[in-house]
Amino acid sequence: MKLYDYAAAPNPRRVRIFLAEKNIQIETVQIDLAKLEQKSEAFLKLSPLGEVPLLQLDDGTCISQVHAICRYIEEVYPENPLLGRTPLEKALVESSNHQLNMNGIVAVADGFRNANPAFADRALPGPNAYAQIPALAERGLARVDHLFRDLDAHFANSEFVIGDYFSVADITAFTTIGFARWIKKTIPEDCVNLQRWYDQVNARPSAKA
Ligand SMILES: N[C@@H](CCC(=O)N[C@@H](CS)C(=O)NCC(=O)O)C(=O)O
Repeated sequence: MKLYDYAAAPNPRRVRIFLAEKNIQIETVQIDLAKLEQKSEAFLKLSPLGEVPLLQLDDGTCISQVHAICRYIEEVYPENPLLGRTPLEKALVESSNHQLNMNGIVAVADGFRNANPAFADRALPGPNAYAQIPALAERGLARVDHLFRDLDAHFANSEFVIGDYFSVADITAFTTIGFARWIKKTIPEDCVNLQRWYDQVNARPSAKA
C-alpha cells in the first residue's frame, strides 16, 4: 500500500493522522502541488482528478477521496476504530464528519482558493478550470467564524466531537483549524472550550503526522 501525499496540504494530512492513530506505517510518495506535479501525465493516469490523497494498493488499484481511503483502512485494520464502534456511533461519526468536511475543510478551501492569485482558474481542485468567485472567498471566511463558535459551544459539554470517543470527525475538525491559518483565521481568544479540545488533540502523537 502506498499513499500519494503532499506534506503541506490539509486533505492528505487527514489520512496521515488517521494512519498514525492506528499505528500503521506505509510508504508515501510526495506529489508537489506547488510544482503542479498533480497535473503530470504519470499522476493523472493514477488519479484522473489530479488530487491527493490517493491510496494505491499492492495490486495497483487506486482509491481517491479522504473518506473512502479512511473507510478502506478501517476495514482492513479494524483495531483502534476511528469510524465508530456501534451502528449508532458509526452513524453519528459519519454525520459529524460530513458536516465538518462541508462546513470546515470546504469552507476554508473556498476562502483560500477564491482569493489567492496562484489559484486563478483553479478555484476548485480537479481537471476542469473554474474562475474564482470573490464572494465565495468572503463567505468562506464568515463560515469559518461560525464554525469556531459552533465548535466552542459543542466542546463546552463534550470532550471530543462524539462524547468521550476520539474519531475521524476530530481529525477533520483538527485539520480544518490548521488549514484555517492559510486564510489567517485562528481560534478566537474567547473560544476557550475549542482551545481546550484543540490543545488536547494537538498533544496526541498523531498530530505531528
Ligand atoms: N474531496 C477530496 C479533496 C482532495 C483535495 O482537495 N486535495 C487537494 C490537496 S488538499 C488537491 O489535491 N489539490 C490539487 C489541486 O489543487 O490541483 C478528498 O476528499 O480527498
